[in-house]
Amino acid sequence: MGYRVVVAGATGNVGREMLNILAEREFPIDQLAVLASARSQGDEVEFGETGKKYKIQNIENFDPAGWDMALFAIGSDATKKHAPRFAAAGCTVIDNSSLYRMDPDVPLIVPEVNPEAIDGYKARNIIANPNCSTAQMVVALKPLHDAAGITRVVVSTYQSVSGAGKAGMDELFEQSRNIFVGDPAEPKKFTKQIAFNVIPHIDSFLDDGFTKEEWKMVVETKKILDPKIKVVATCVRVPVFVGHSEAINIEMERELSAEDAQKILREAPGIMLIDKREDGGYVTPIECVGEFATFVSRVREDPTVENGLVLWCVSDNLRKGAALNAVQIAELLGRRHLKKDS
Ligand code: 2RA
Repeated sequence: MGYRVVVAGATGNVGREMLNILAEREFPIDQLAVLASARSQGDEVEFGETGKKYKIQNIENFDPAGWDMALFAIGSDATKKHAPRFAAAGCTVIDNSSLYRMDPDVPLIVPEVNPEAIDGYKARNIIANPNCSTAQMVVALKPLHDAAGITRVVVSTYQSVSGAGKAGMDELFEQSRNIFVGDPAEPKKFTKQIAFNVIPHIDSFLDDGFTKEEWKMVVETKKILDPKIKVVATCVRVPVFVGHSEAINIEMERELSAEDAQKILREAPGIMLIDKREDGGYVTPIECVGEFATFVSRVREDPTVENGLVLWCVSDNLRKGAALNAVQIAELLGRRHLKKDS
């Protein structure tokens, strides 16, 4: 016995990865519905490498009654329109948008970090997926927080253009290609040229000078991991297609040597430690693409603060940062609340 599962947003970067990962992890599915907007109705999408294809249905006309869960990757506006009716019909929504993340009645879940928080999902029948840059960071921080009590985090991110959707990827490709013919093309998706450049601006600016992306890393880390942790972020767009990287400085209540931190990280759920102090002894974004793991490298003690560590964290932002985490939430929901007779 499996679940009746809906994937909404099946034509976008994240929606396609959700289908790939449901197939790769052999999620127990009795029936699958793939939804998108009217303009994609009737198109076909592949279910991973199973060879199965599914016709896209128009979300506007879809009746969620009788369906167990819906993985949403349709953006905040469409989520606002459709999530309440799916939830009211008894179809639990696992939402990748930012709409419900800070709603006190909606659990914000990273299964390796706060699985027990999912038990509060019945209040709205909606579960929120964190921002991609938050997800990989809290996976890396959780085991160190349990061991030594993190008090402060300073993070700089190096975020790939796929975080801005297909348009972001297309812009990097076209600019990079056109530069060699002397015409880098005017920025459209990004505020400035992204090819061979970096842009210290993701999402919109807030009154305090931080961006909304930086604010998300602060408030989401507090909700998922520990509200007492002080977090400050600088989020930067870099000319990489897939894979977010982060340089993370942490201060802790208790001393933890780099060696002990490596031992803890090596055993922690969801983490792959690749950390040798030699040429190539670390992970780069190109190597994380298509992987499930959150990779950690360059673990070292920070001599400038008491009980400080510095580390490098890389993960596929379309996977752990979005689609994989959503599927892991679906697995957790099934295990803890929607048990099916085998
Ligand atoms: C980005 N985290 O990277 C944001 C949304 N995916 O653009």
